[in-house]
Amino acid sequence: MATIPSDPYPWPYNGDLRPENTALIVIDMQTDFCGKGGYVDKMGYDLKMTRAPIEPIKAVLAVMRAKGYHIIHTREGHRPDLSDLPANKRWRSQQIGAGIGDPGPCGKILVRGEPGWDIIEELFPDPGEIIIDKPGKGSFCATDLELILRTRGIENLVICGITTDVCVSTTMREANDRGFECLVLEDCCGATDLGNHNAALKMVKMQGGVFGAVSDSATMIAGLA
Ligand code: C5J
Repeated sequence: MATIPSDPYPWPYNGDLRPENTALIVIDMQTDFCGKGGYVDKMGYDLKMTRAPIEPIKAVLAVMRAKGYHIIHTREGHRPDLSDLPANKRWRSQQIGAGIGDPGPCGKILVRGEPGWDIIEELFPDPGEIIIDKPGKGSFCATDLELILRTRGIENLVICGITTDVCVSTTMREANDRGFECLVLEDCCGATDLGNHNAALKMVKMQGGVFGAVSDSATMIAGLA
């Protein structure tokens, strides 16, 4: 039995924690969400909150890489012709002054191939690590993530990234409904609002762990040692 101390139960539920059946999934650590001139900055939110998880993620990533766990990164973004951008998503972003597809200091906002869309240097994927490009908030919608997880025999997902209440939460819910056993690391996530960050984590722990369990980077690293 190998588990990580977590709330509300030691994770994973069955004690079957191995590099072969477990992946770290790092959600949307892109300039658009945590860099100067990106989407979140343009919306006027405090970048400190979405940058807070960079160092904790770096630490967990280093340990899980070294131990041979599967590493998966995601990027939210749209095709340059915006053919996969729903009109309502574009309209809403324009209302807050950061229109998806519009030019900004880091190139066209949330458009694949633009400087602001890519993963930040500090957490850039190593060669061979899987990158999932997703047009939505969830990592399973319109992607091959589930096929890759099933093909590799991955059952457990350690989830981190930004933002806690949007793409992290949506991905965790999608994964949970597909039967994946999920752990979210609280200091490895960040939101544009602290109340939403805390609420998103609290929701995971209801009903005996309705979406999985919650731990943190130091506990995770100690648990893997
Ligand atoms: C948002 C995300 N917040 N990665 N995307 O629009 O959470």
